Amino acid sequence: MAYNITEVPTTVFDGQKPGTSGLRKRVKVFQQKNYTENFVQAILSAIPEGAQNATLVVGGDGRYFSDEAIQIIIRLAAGNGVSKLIIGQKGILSTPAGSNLIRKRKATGGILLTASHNPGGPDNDFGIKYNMSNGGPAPEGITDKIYKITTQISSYKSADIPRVDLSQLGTKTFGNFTVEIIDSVDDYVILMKEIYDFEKIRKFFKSRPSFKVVLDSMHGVTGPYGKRILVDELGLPTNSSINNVPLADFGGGHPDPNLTYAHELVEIVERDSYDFGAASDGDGDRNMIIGKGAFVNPSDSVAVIAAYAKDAIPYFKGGLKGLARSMPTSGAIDRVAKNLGVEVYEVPTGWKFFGNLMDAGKLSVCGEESFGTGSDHIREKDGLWAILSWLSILAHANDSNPNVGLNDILNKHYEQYGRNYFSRYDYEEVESDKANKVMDTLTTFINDKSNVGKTFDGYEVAKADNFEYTDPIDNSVSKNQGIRIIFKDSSRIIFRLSGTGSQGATIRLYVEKYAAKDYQKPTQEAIQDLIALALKISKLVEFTGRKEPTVIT
Ligand code: VG1
Ligand code: CO
Repeated sequence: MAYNITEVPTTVFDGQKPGTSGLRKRVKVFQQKNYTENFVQAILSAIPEGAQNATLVVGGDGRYFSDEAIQIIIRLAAGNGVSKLIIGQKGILSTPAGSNLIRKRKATGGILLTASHNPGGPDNDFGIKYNMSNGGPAPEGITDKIYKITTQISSYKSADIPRVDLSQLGTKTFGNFTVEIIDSVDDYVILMKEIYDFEKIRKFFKSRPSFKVVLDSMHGVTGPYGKRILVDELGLPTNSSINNVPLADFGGGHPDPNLTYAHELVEIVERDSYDFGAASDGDGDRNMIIGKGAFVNPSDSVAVIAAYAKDAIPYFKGGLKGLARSMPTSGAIDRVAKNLGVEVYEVPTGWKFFGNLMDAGKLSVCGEESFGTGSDHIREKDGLWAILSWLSILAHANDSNPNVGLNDILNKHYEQYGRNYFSRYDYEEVESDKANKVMDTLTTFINDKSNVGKTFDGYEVAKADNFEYTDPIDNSVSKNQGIRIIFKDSSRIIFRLSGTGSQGATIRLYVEKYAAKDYQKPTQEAIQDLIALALKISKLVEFTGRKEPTVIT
């Protein structure tokens, strides 16, 4: 069946600037006439290889408005000469599964529909982002180009293709344009089986029948993936996978795996004495790992995974090419890199900064303090990958210690490397002008060079700046990536504004303090003086009126 293409006139919408990870706005904003069309047209026009004859992967976390957005993408893709769309069934593809498919099917790129950890539903958030042919989020050069196009757009090209039923697997052809609806989970499971020794994990569970595991998918996209892997493949009981039906509004919850928003999991793990509890976010790229009386801080998580990778995960048996972390993430992984004799890179916040290093063969394992961990198996962070990595580490450690648990692994790590105490305070939905005052105060502080060498509450300032990154592969420069106050004892205070929110401003405060020996303190006790100092220097409470943060990690 052929189709007609129309050039539809449109006018510019302000503010279609992609943030840390794509464009995220309220659903109501995306629902405005031509709003989504404009942004999709800008993406199609910015594809480096051109939209003509392109193959694109499309899918997301299934949140409210996904189906509508996909129908728009179908019409505009055909209108712009794209030859094929590969779409996850019912529009479902976790972000890591999408990244994998782009790579596996050698697609031109992909359009991922998610606002990740932001709540969904008619009154909450939707999001759209473009991923490149390497499977990774578009770098700033491309997102800047997309944004520029949105500020000049006057029309978009749309084909009169009828609504496509996304629930039916198979291929539909419209003239030169093809839509293939695929199983959302199959290819991802194949990939995980290539990376891990599933048989070893199964044996570990068999040898420890009392070892209890639970994954809370928070009604996000990992439900079907987690259930398939944990229950069908690894043989765990069905109640090991909970909240595993993706819902358009995530059941009214906030699909962000941290101790505040994943409180249901935290309660179950403590009440029913789970050895291993995990949660992932709306689009499946984040993970949180806990156990009864145990919490794996994400900065420690990536360090521990890196330390065990070669021995516990078959994919890494040849060794690691290099390690990396985002700037605010603690230096725990740096210590592992030093021990392994590999390079460690420090990049700005956002997964898009890891891709070049991976493509250049310089990076194997990396992570962000925001519950993001991953490797060069794809070009996105990967929640289930982190969970399987930890299960593989436990299975490996179980060979020599048949009672091993999460805290044993962590304590052994601290014993060897010392502990980088780390905590993040989030102040959500602060009025923008108040947040700006906080950042201005901090900017004045770092610009006053006389502060270097001065001592504040016992901490001597060694360096104070706004983090700037030069990509070692393409030499692109990213400025203003976060205010850093680094002290002589290597403690750090970092402030930045979130680039993923859709309402007001979110201030993130990160603190880190290293202890070579004294590693058994509760984190908040270990860092409380640094928090007090950070609040004093930034005047945060004074400007925002917020006495407490919204979330503490
Ligand atoms: C946050 C995190 C960052 C992460 C980003 C996308 O960004 O801090 O580490 O890469 O979310 O994660 P920001 O700008 O709000 O601090 V996801 O899982 O929302 O795509
Ligand atoms: Co996410």
